[in-house]
Amino acid sequence: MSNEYLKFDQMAEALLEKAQRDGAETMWDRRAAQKTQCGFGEAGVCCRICAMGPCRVSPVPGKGAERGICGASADTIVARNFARMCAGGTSAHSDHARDIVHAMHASKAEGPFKIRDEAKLRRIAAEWGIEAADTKETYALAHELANMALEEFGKPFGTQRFLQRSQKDRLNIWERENIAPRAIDMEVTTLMHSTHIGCASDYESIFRRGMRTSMSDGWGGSMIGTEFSDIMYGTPTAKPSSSNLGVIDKDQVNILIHGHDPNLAEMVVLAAENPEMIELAKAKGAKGINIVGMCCTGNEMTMRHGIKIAGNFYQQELCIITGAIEAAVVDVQCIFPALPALAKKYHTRFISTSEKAKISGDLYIQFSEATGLENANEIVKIAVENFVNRDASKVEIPDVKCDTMVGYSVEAIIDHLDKVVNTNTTDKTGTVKPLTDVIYAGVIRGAAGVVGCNNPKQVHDLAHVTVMKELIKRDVICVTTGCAAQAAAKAGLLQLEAKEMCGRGLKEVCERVNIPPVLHMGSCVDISRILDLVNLCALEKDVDTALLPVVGIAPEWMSEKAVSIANYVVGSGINTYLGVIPQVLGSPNFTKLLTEDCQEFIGAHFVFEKDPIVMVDKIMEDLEAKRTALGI
Ligand code: NFS
Ligand code: SF4
Repeated sequence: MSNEYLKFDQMAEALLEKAQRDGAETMWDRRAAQKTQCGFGEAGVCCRICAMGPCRVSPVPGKGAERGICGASADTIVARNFARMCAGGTSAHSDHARDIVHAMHASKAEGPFKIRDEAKLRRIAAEWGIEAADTKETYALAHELANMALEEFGKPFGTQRFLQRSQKDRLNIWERENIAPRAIDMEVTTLMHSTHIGCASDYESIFRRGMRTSMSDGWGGSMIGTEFSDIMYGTPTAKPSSSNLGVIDKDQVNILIHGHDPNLAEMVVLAAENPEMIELAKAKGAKGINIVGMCCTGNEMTMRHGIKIAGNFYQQELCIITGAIEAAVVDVQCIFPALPALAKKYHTRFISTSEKAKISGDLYIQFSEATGLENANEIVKIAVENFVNRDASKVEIPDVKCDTMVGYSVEAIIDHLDKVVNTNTTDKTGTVKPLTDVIYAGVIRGAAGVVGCNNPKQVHDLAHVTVMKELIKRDVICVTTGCAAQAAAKAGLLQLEAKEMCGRGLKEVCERVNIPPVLHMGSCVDISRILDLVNLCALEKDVDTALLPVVGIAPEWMSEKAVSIANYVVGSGINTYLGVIPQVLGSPNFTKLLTEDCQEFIGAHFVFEKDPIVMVDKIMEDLEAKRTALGI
């Protein structure tokens, strides 16, 4: 087992040693078993799209086969592989969103699926042009809006409704370049068709189709996912929470909720609050029921309820290795198929719940909108009854946790800005003007969205934390989501006290607005909140997003969803920095398209940079160049 990458996280090292003692296998053992990873795959030049293949072409021009059996070049193969990652990512985010909309479609006053943010329901309904959005009966309106949202997935004509939010220069670019996304399912289907054997071979055309598909994620699926989750479960407000494996409580029944979709997790939280269940836990010798979150389900639940954050992607195994988890409950995405076998080394029950993500090896309890709360009750009961099976000799919970602030939806950020406006100026409230003012005045130099996963190709969490620390030191405010946000929480960057790590300008802003310098904006689907925030700044100044001093960063990304995100962020006019190099280098042409040429038509590009410090230097140059061009 190699611990080499984990020096940053001493706690992880201790738990990995425990895993070895317990005879439990982890991702690090499997990473070592992979030995050297395939160079063709790494360069993106392996194709297995048809059964004449697999074909691998040379990543170095002039050396070895230059074309696959059908004649596809490295450019075509790389572009197709990349595009199919966009399709995979878009479908994951958007299908998650569809489940939220279905829950809203099934919502009723007597719950458990009910409307919790009625103001937002009416606001979005009015935005989408529903008549009498302010007076219609709540659930009639919710069902009508849900029906409209379902059409965004499959409507035969027109583009995504949320595009109309955009600043007009950006919208014009999307229309001019034909990347304004149509129905989400249509974009994914068209892309799969375009990249079938013998279809598109022009790498630029494939890239553009990929970007349009990703745009249907950012401005379609993800935005629907966020807005409709807020309507159903409440729009997040700033609140305290706690992070890292030390939030697991040895005296309580610990339930780990892991995955992405808030539908299941909301029901589990509800079921665990049931006094009868708490009594049962006490009867089994526990002090109560402790729910801890991981990955984006964790983010959704901490944003709305302050549920404690057990950790991010790479901690999913460590969590079980503590020996103190009664049940690991999962829905969809980013769940290691290795977990059930790992759980068996301990007393932990592993429960998968989604038809789309049935994970074999332990329990499967199918969750549905019709029976949501009953399913959750059954799950919580299994966890509680399992407490007596815990083996005290195997329990080792690291004594590490860090206080954190969470819950910064766009609405919550504006609310904080308003408090400053109210006491200091005569500006109108409810806008991002105080934010654009401090950016334009140079008090802060710009803004960065730091997002994405963990990946053993980067030192775990270190790239996230280094990038954020360096940026705030240089007066760049950060917003964060996904596993990056959890890395920030564990490193103390989401506390109000983190202002002490900032440059002078950002520190003053944090003090006046009473916010941390790094703001937790939610799950990866909630990167739509970041789009929304940047777009509000663009609207405030009436300039194209591409002119603003803002960047997107994914220091440790790994998933197809992250590829889709990077594409829609670039498509939205925001330069995007990737700390893990995507599998495209086998095509110098396609690489140049991403890192240079797309600037010409979309006004933004990708930057690949593994070293977080060098990356921050590049980002600062980028932000300052934007400032100079704006004359600020
Ligand atoms: Ni995002 Fe969230 Fe984490 Fe990466 Fe996975 S949990 S949707 S994909 S690993 S940030
Ligand atoms: Fe080979 Fe072409 Fe088939 Fe790909 S599509 S596997 S390059 S023959």
